[in-house]
Amino acid sequence: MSEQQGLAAALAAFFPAGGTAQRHGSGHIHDTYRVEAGGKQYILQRINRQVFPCVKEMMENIAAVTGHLAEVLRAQGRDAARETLHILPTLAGEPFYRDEAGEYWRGYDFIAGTAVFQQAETPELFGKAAQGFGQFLRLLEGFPAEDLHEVLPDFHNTPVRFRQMEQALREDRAGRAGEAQREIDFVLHRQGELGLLTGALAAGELPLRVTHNDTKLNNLLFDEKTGEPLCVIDLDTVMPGLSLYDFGDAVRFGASTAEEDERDLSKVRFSLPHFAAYVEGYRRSAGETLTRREYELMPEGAKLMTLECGMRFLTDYFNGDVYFHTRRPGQNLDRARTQFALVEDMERQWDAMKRAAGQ
Ligand code: ADP
Ligand code: GN1
Ligand code: MG
Repeated sequence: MSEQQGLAAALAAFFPAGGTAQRHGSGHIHDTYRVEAGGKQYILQRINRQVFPCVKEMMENIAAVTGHLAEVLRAQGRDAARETLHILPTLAGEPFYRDEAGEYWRGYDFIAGTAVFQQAETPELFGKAAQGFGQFLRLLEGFPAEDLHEVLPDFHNTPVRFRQMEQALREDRAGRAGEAQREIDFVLHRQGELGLLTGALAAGELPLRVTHNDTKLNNLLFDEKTGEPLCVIDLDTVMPGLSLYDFGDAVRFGASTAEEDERDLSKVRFSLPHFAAYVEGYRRSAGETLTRREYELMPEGAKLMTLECGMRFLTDYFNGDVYFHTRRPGQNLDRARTQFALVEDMERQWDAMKRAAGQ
């Protein structure tokens, strides 16, 4: 069964009179379509089974989280229809559909009148993103973490990510290990720092919270009219975690002056004004929710999430590009290189980053 046949079957499973579908967005994980059916728009996604083998548990998490968000938003007199995702059940009333090839599909109401950004052109825009994600953290403060399945264990466990990279290097399935010695050395040189966040958590210095864990700028919808952050999407990885995972992952993507897969590394810079704007946006939205230590370690969060993401791209490069979607050969290596270039630039600006985080 081809993807097209699967798509046709999925359309029939969700919409009584079928619908028309077009590819949408630029996420690295799922195959996303925008669907028109019965005069309305929807998002339909073929879920990446390699990344998410536990689809049922993932959808249970999303149902629980979006249910909670809708309740809190309504209680605050806000527009729950546009400020959180809504799962579209199949015609049979299920939260997802499994096609004959064993692929899983899910639907969401399409949130119209929104804009998504692949880069934060200005610090102001990035500060607004911080407010969107900071508020998300806040809205989930009262959510019972024990209700969540840990769908991707050790997702932001940096030492574990390091070991996965070592394993991929040893196995060298795609025969590429020889092509990235500089990148490997770059990581090895910083090996002693990798356990800083996991260590602080284990020592009780940082609180475990319910976090998003994938706070890329393009996982936040902005209201097209007001320009304000509207809705946090891509909730697949909502799990117990550290606020610094969310902070750091957002900064690694949004405070870069270049795209994630830029090949000309001279264009890749870490923007301190963006970093400072993100800290400030968090202060405004997550405010007193965060502890002093969480603020103090923001530079470390940014650096480690960037280093970690670089290791993940490198791991996938060694494994033969089996995890992240790629559109050209070498794209994962290019992505790893931009992350490491950012880490280097952060190191150059370290004192200023510490000052911006309030020290
Ligand atoms: P991936 O995990 O592959 O990144 P996402 O769930 O982030 O997939 O979706 C990919 C893109 O589709 C998003 O960046 C956004 O542009 C768009 N999108 C997803 N859900 C919605 C929605 N409910 N309404 C409008 N746009 C959406
Ligand atoms: C993936 O799904 P998307 O494109 O928002 C990945 C993130 C990475 C990111 C790098 C489930 O995010 O962890 O940081 O790519 N998501 C998953 O761009 O692995
Ligand atoms: Mg996404």
